[in-house]
Amino acid sequence: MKKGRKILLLEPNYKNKYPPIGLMKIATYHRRLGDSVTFFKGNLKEFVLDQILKQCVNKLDRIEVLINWPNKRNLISAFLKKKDLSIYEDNDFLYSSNKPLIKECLKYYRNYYLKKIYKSEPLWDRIYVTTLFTFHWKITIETIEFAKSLVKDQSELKVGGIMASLLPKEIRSATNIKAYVGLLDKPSILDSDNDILIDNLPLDYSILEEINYEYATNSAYITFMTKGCKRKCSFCAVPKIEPTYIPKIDNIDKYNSIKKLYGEQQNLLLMDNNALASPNFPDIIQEIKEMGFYKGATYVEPNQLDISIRNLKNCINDKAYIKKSFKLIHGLIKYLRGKTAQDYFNILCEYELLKYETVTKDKLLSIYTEISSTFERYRPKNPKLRYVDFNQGIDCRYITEEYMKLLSEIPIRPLRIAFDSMGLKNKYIQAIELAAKYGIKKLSNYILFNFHDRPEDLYLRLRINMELSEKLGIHIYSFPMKYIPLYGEEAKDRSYIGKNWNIKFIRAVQSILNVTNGIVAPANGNGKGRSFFEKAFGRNIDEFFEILYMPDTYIVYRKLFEQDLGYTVKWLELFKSLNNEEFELVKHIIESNVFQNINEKVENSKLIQLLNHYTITRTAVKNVNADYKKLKLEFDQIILNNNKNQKINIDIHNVSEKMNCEQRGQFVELFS
Ligand code: B12
Ligand code: SF4
Repeated sequence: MKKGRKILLLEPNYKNKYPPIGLMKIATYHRRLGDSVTFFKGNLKEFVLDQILKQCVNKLDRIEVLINWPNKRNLISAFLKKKDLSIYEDNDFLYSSNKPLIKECLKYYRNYYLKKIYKSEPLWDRIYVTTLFTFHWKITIETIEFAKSLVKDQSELKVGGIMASLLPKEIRSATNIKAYVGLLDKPSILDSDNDILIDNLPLDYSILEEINYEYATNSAYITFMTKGCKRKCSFCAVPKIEPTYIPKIDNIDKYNSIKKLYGEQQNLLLMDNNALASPNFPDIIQEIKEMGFYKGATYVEPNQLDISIRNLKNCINDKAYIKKSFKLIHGLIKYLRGKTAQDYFNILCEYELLKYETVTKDKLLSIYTEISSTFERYRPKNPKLRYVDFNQGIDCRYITEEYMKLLSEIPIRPLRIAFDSMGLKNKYIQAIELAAKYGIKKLSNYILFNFHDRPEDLYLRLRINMELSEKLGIHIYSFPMKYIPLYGEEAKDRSYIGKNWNIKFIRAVQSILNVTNGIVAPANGNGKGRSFFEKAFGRNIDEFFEILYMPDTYIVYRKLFEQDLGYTVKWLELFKSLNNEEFELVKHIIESNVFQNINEKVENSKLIQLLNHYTITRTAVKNVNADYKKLKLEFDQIILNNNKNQKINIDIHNVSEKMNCEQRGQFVELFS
């Protein structure tokens, strides 16, 4: 096998919360083999431009040694990208005796970029594209296609991860690339001449510093204590992607090496699918405590600049640690005052470290000796509580008093328990009661819907949580999770509608959740949570259905339509006045969520009036800065005018410009 290969790791540019841990393991693997590793997530065209810029700067360095070309990266980039000629007005350029050669070089790289000549001279020996949710299909396929043009030999383009394991055939027919299915948990999968078990390797945290994208998990050890699951729920991908249940993975060595190389992390994020199914669960808790995650444990962030500079000196990942050191040095400025701030600024100035453009490894290593004591003195060192998060939730069917007691001995927050169907009701309630008994007060709960459940099941599960919170004095946050198929065409986007659901009901649930960022907050002692819940979801199943049938715009802008414009009540009166026959007639129109050409669908004027309420679109109110009266006049015309059935899209900007931001805020405030 060739040594010193150039390896590129790509995560498609979808929004996601956690870093690509598969790629972080692969990064460790290749570094151990002595290969050079680059990670990217973002706009791939920008990535290519950046690579070309580097080549161009190297070439210019050889043409004209008297000019500091790295300092002119922005000017060169603007020329390559937009033919911005400012570089030709630069003094250094004007005084150079090598102008013709410099011009030739710039022109060459501009063509190289714009005419995509780089595709015929790929740079990378191997590219890995990781994949996550199946519904990120489009952007993932685009990334694979782009990667094809960057790799020297297409057999060295590797695609793996979750979507790859669920849709390998579809990926093959879309891209002609054979995706890797499952975990890298056997030797010699990627290269036949070594037997490293990639799945067991510690994560390479340094790659995350190379990119601008910021994952939500700032400082955390991310790992699995177990793999797979003993159950085979039909809505879940785990039996396919991690088919073998491993009851205990040893993490201590990985934990120590991460701590040593990248510094102590604050929290412990466990992605286990079903940790409680493990007969070794007590050992798992013991190990968590040994890792420093015991009740009340605190964390003081280590000196990140020390770690960063040490890693720079050890050439762990120059791109990452140049970026990180620069960011840290600049990040300290906000903690400095007066003369200290001025002196610090002067040193940055002296080393030409005010702009990222001019940063170099050498400058960072030199400035470090001058600023390290200031950095240590002023960096924040306040202790923070540490938390453990079994991120995928625990299985209430395995909960026993002993296990709950064990869970209460670690700083778990929140304790997530899945409530996937009403069939789990009794076990689920028992588990919550046990949690409360052992003093676990912050709970969170995954509620699957849009699968085989009915809308009322969703309501009942949410209500159970609200009532349990109230009764036990705890906080249960509910996360309704819409089912998305795992296989075939339906898995490729999020539009799937379960057999007991319809698009209107799904939209209604999403509209309610819109306001709360997807969370249903718990009830508390003062009854506020209960009234919030009942306002949002209704006091009973009948009211819940009324809300499901309510125009989405009225759900989202509840206050505006209920209190300020008074339409909700008018709509409800009409809705409630429908006889069975009338209801059957409009039901399927409302459930289809298509309200164009109503006149062609129904003749009854009452029904038309009812359906007109649905034609007020969200966009019509989104940018509201009008006064209510005028707005009401406009909307009244539409709702009462039986002949106009087009969607309303009033240009509210023109109605009035008198409203200020605060008033506008009030407009969109839902449950005030
Ligand atoms: C953590 C997690 C989350 C996190 C976010 C994950 C993230 N990365 O940002 C949170 C909690 C936010 C989340 C949310 C959701 N999740 Co989720 N989540 C997971 C979980 C547990 C792990 C995903 C992960 O990051 N894995 C890290 C993997 C990739 O690392 P690894 O195991 O070390 O990787 C190995 C292999 O995959 C392989 N590999 C990986 N990359 C590559 C690349 C190459 C080239 C090669 C060769 C190999 C390879 O090698 C590695 C080493 O062995 C999975 C279940 C699971 N056990 O996988 C569900 C899972 C991905 N989630 C799922 C779902 C449904 C959701 C939700 C849609 C739920 C909902 N309805 O709201 C939401 C969606 C959020 C959104 N964006 O809209 C489904 C996906 C189904 C689908 N159709 O895609 C899964 C599979 C769970 C399930 N029970 O079915 N999720
Ligand atoms: S118990 Fe959880 S992880 Fe296991 S198969 Fe069912 S849903 Fe998936």
